[in-house]
This record gives sequence, C-alpha cells and structure tokens, in this order.
Amino acid sequence: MSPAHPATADNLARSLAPNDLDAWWLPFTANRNFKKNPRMIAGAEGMHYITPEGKKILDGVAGLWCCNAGHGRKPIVEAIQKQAAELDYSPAFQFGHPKAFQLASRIAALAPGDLDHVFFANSGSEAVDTALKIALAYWNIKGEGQRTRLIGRERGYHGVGFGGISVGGIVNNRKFFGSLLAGVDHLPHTYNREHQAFSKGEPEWGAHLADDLERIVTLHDASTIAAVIVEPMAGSTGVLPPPKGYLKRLREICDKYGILLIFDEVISGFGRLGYAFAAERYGVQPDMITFAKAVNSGTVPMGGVIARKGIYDAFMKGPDHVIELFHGYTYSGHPLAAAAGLATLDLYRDENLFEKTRAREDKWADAIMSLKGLPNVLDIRTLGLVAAIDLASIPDGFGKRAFAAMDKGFHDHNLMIRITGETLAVTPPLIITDNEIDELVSKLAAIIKSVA
Ligand code: PXG
Repeated sequence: MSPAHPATADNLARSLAPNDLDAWWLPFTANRNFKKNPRMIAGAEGMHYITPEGKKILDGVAGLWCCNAGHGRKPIVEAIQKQAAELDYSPAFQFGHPKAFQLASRIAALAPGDLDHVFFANSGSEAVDTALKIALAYWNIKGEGQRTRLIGRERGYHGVGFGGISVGGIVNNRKFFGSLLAGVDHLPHTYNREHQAFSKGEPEWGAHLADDLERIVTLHDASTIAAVIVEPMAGSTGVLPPPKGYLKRLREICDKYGILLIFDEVISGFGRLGYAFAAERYGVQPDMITFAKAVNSGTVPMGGVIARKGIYDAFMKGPDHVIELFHGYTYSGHPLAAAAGLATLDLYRDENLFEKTRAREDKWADAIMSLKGLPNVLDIRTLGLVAAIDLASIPDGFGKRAFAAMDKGFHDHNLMIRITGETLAVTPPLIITDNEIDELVSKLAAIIKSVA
C-alpha cells in the first residue's frame, strides 16, 4: 500500500481494541449487526476504499453521494492542509474570510438565473432547515406572515432536522419523533412501477402528479402556503427520476399562486445529473436551492442555500447595523470547507466532470439495464450517473435481501453500494472509467445472483 495510507492492518489492529466498537452509536445503521462483522474502512484513493486489511473496495456510491471527484484528490487534500495552517477557524457572525466569499461567488455563478446569494450551513439537514426558515421569514418581511404552510412530497428526504423530517415523506423518519412542524402537507410521490418500470432517465408517465398541488392550494388556500420543497430526483427513497414535464408544471403552479419553490439538490447538485444543478438540466428556476455533499467532494462538512436575488434583497432593509436574518451556525463558511470547495470546483471544471457525466449517461444506463432479467430484479431506474435496482423481498422480511446484497457486496465482492428498503442504489464518483463501470456492473450481477 502507498505511504499515503498509513492505516495498514498492523497499526489499525493495534489502535482498535475489541471494546472500541461499543461506544460509537452509528447513524442510520443496524448497530448490533454491524458490530458482529464490521464493514470497516481505513483509507481511500481514487475510486476505491481500503479496508484495515488492505483490501480495495470499489466505491459504488461516492461515499454517500458526496465524493464526486473521487478520493484523496491531491489538489483538494493540499488545499485543506494549507488552509488549516493558514487560518484554522474564523467566526462568520460579524466577521468573514476571503475564501467563503470566493466560494459563494463561484457557487452563485454555477446556479442558473438570479440565484445569486449563498448562505452556508454544514450539512444537507441544516441547509434544508435554513431554506425553510428563509421562506417563512421572507413572507413575514413581505407582510404575508400568514403564509406558514410548507409542502413536501411523499418519499421525499430532506435530512433529519425537525423541519426536514416534517416536510420529508419517509414514514420511519417521522413516526418516532412526536410532534413535527404543524401546517405541513405533502404532494404524492411520482413512482408507479406499472407505468414506469425499467425507464432510462425521466419516465414518460407522471407529469400530471404535479397538478395535485392545485388540490392542496384549493384545500388550504394559497395565502397560507409559504413554499414547496422537492428533490428534483428523489434520492434516498430509491432514486425516483422526475417524470418528463413534472418540475416545469410544479413551477407553473407555484408561480400562479405566488408560492416559493425550493429544490433540494443535496444529491443532485455538483454533477451527479451531468449539470451543476438539476435546475439547469430541467430548465426550471427554483427560488432556492439547497446543496451539501459534493460541494467539496465530501471532504469537510458543508451545506448551504442559494437564494434568488429578490429573496436576499427583501431582507436588506432597515438600519444597516441590524442583523437581517436571525439564523446561522458557528461553522457557517468554515475556512477548511471553503478551501476544499474552491479546490473541488476547480477540479470539476478542469476535468470536465459534469460534461463527461452528461456524455456517458446513455452508456451508463445501458450498462446498468443489462442487469434486467437477473433473479428478483423488479425494476431498474437510471438518471445521470445514478442507478437503482429494486429486488423482490424474501418471504420472511422486507429489506433482508437488499441488506444481504450490501453486506456481501462489501465482504465478498469488494464493492460498496447503498440500500434503502429493497432497493440497491449505485452512484459512483464521477471519475469512474468505462472499464470500472463494466467491473461495477459485473460485481452487481454477481451480488444479485448471490442473494437469489
Ligand atoms: N436533502 C437531501 C435531498 C438528501 O439526500 C439531506 C437533505 C440531508 O443531508 P445531511 O448532510 O444532513 O445528511 C440529504 C442526505 C442515501 C443517503 O443512502 C442519502 C442522504 C444521506 C444519507 C444516505 O440515499 N442524503
């Protein structure tokens, strides 16, 4: 192993006593199962993770949809190292540092139209809660403070803050946590296997589901609705590409009633769908975009909101010593995250990673669709450099087959994939080569057969 990866079997085994597995309560993880046979990662380089034993695992998920530039990329690593030595931390309340301003400008330049202003947070969850709070405060400032209702969508994932789980539409993320935000409603999700199975890209069927917003407006009255938030492509609940024309229709209805439209682009931002943002891919301008994950290729926690000029301008009133938005985080625009972001955006640009992703979308879709016909494969969906494969459940437990696929994938086939329910999700770093796509697909085939 290269000296860049000191996490060799030896020193890791020494550093991790058996009881060390007890203390960390892992997030969104079956803890007891994990601790019996951990899927442990000690290093990473390019397209691969490296286990403490030195085994190379093909990264089929860009970590968690974040590491779009691949792992251990020198320019990003060096930017972080240099930044840590130069300015480790500086407060963002009443003070600023140049790289956060530069990064905000670069992100605004990538966003379509007059999405000109960037508010930094540290995760997708914080980005979502920030966007929802900006929407509510915006209507207050505009003298329409009765617009408090927030509309999400079934099967939507908007992180784990109380705002995000309220507008989100994943039952398990909601049911354990008592009272959520009041005054929330949900659009129907857009997936229908009967009409859409094995669609490459945006399915033909389903644009009419946006019209349900008309029903919600009729029920609650537009004057009570602040914002609609959707992921352009629902990611976490199994990759649901938007039906053709659906997002345009949502925009039209929001415009008709003066409702703000928020695109949660935590997954779709920064190249995953072949564009800087899905808003560009679909030619639909939202009022706010939330981002996180790939903004700095997952290297340092960062998220944020891009707001249209009219929203920002609405706040910039009153005496100029008074804070305009009572919101922010200690680590908003953190110097390390900002430096990593600048280096990452350079890398995306210099390696044409968004354009490359766009150009190979068909090849990717064809490669993944070759898995159709394997045992238990009920549906496959693709979009950009994203794919999802739905498996049939085994009789005694929903989710068991996909779980086995993820576990065996790591331990037996040297491939990391994500699962949700019975869906396998594949979202590799954008630097993946054609040969690695072939390798990924053949590993997937072997895994699917092994859990038949
Ligand atoms: N919005 C969207 C659309 C997301 O996908 C978040 C908000 C929350 O981001 P943070 O940084 O707070 O986790 C997300 C996160 C998966 C998976 O397997 C997806 C996410 C997180 C973990 C797993 O699909 N998305």
